[in-house]
Order: sequence, then structure tokens, then C-alpha cells
Amino acid sequence: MTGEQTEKSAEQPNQHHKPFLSLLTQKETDPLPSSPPVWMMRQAGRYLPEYREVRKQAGGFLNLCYNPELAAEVTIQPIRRYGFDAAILFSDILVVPDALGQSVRFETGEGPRLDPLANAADLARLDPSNTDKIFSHVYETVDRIKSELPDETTLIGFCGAPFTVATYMVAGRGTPDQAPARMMAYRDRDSFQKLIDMLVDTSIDYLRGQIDAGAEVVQVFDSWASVLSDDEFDQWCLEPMVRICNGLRQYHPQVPIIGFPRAVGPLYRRYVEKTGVNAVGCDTSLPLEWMRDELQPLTVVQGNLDPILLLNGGPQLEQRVKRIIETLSGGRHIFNLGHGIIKETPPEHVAQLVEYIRAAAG
Ligand code: 1CP
Repeated sequence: MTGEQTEKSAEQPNQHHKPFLSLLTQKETDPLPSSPPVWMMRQAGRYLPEYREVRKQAGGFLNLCYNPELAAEVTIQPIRRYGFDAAILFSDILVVPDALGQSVRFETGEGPRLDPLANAADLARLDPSNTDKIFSHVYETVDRIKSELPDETTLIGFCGAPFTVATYMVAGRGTPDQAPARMMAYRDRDSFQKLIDMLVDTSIDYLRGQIDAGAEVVQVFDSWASVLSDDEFDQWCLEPMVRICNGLRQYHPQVPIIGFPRAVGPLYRRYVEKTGVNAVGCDTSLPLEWMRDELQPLTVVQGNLDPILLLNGGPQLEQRVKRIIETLSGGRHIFNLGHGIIKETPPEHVAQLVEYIRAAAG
């Protein structure tokens, strides 16, 4: 055995027990698993009665995010129920602005609220030097999850991509088209660039901390990338993601990175080529044949079942699961939704989905 092989097996114990991690780290020519590994975006959440129970106990949503015992519990709930191949850390992308000093509130029945960032003076009040006070709760959660998770389950850490996080920081809330951040990017390019740069550096630190605490894969959510023109996409989404990937790989070259530039259509290809992400999250609108022909030769594809179809259930769900698996089974594929699970989804539909996936692959 060569020195290199010895080192690799010492670094990655149990990897052969972890179908999700194996798929992300194997060579393109290695044999494929008999069925695609599966997990679901927002798999821990309000559609599960056991989540709602813990959420009540925790008080506010951020209290849940910063309580390692409870956050670990809700992370593991969907694994117990469904045996997904991966668990995703329970937290939120808005922990980052909270850690930078732009405090975040979640009001009941409404989305997140922050004091909007309007100009250079607001930006100057952010403090990137003191984020560990908040991040350490998350790292403790990761450590706890790791000790409680079954050996075969991979733990995913995550953060929001700089542009998506910036849209909430500038508007102070979710909006239908995230116009406030797009306006700031045109009107005060220097300030917006400073904000993105701060988020790039903080995201690298934060993901690095999650990996040091035990995350085995990371996903970067760019849920709002699709509101930008192609040139703006290059500047605010692509280039920052290249810096995050390069920055992280300096410390953790072996840890797979999944990018999710939601709904960017043909720009997906450029994103994969330029960032070198180990897998790409595909939204529901991306044609399966296009994913197969344009993306799968370059990277692992993840997706892309319509969350509304999962909410609906029934024979159409089964047919679509079959078609997704048949179309993508010639290459590397992780089964997932095209976006987060909807909170009204009956938990039985999710159990059925997992059955369909395993049956479709035979
Ligand atoms: O009341 C509650 O319990 C709050 C609902 C909730 C949950 C369950 C929020 C508020 N965040 C989360 C958890 C969460 N958020 C996870 C946990 C892990 C898992 O997937 O199981 C993750 C990965 C996120 C990521 C996230 N938060 C994104 C990116 C992914 C996506 O869905 O596009 C975004 C945009 C957010 C912001 C956010 N947090 C919460 C809400 C309701 C929103 C959207 C706000 C809006 O745009 O109006």
C-alpha cells in the first residue's frame, strides 16, 4: 500500500458506510450505488409534529438555533423517521448577520426581520471580528449531532451565499424580488462590494468552524441568485462563490462543497465550471435531460423533485420519482427536492417518497 492510500483511509474512516459521502468523493468512473442517496432541503421543520413540539419548548426560532441540545434533536428527528442518507445542521442562513451585529428577529407567523442596511454608515456598524460568540453555539450543535448520528449518515453544514444573505440584510426582510439589494448594488457599488467581501470572509470562517466541529460536507444556499442579470450574477454570485470554494479548500481540500444557485437556468453550467463545486443543487425548473447532458458530466447533480408534487402525493409523485431516477441513473445523482419542503406536507408523503426512490432503483 502506498503512503498516499494509507493516509487517505486514515483520514476517512467509515466512509464506505456512508453512501452520500462516498458518492461525493468517489471518482466518476467508480461504480454507482443501486439507488441514489437521498435527503431533503428543510427536512427538519414545521411539517413534522415532533419539530413543532421542540420549537414550542425553545421559545423563539433563534433560541432553537442557538440551543445545541434542541438544535441537535431537531436535526436528527427526520433521520429517525425516514433514514435519510444525510442530516443537515439545524440553523439558518441569517445566523451570519446576527453574528455580525445586525440583530435578527423572527416574529410569529412572519418571516425574519432585521434593521435594514441602507448605506456605508450602517455597514460600518457591522463587526466581523466578534462572530465566534454566536458561531460557537452552532459549532457545539455540530459536535453534538456528530456524536448522536448513525455511522452511515453524513452530516451537512451550511451557510447562505453572500448575495442571498445580503438581500435580507439590505431589505431587512424577504421580498418578492429582493429589489432593495439589487438597487444598492447599482447605486452604491462600493458599499455593496464591501458587504459581499465581508460575507465571503465570514462564510469561509463559519464553514471552516463547522467542518472543524464535525461537518463532513457543506452546502451554500444561493436561493436568490436568479433575480440577477448574467453580468450581475458573475459579480455577486459566481465570483464570491469561487472565493469561498478556494478559501475553504486551503484548509479542507477533501471536504465536498455543494452549491445551490437556485433557478439560474443556463448559468448553472458556468457556475459549475468556474467554482468546481463537488455537487450542484438543481431547482425544479431545470429539465432533467439538460441536467443529464450538461451538468452530470461535470459534477454530481442533486435534485429536483417539485415540493408541490410531494405535498400532493399519489401516483403522479411515483411516476415523477421514476422519471427523475431513470433519467439521471447513468451518472452521479443525489435525490432531493428542487427547493425546501413545504410546511403543509403530510409526513406520510415523505415516507412514501423514500419508498418510491428505493423501489424505483430496484
Ligand atoms: O418557525 C419556524 O420554525 C421557522 C421556519 C424556519 C426553519 C425551519 C426558518 C425561518 N429557517 C428554518 C431552518 C432552515 N433554514 C434550515 C435548516 C435545515 C434544514 O434544511 O432542515 C436551512 C438550511 C435554512 C436555510 C434558509 N433560511 C434559506 C435558504 C434555503 C431556502 O429555503 O431558500 C433561506 C432563504 C432562509 C431564510 C429564512 N429563514 C426562515 C424563513 C421563513 C426564511 C425565508 C424568509 C423569506 O424569504 O421570506
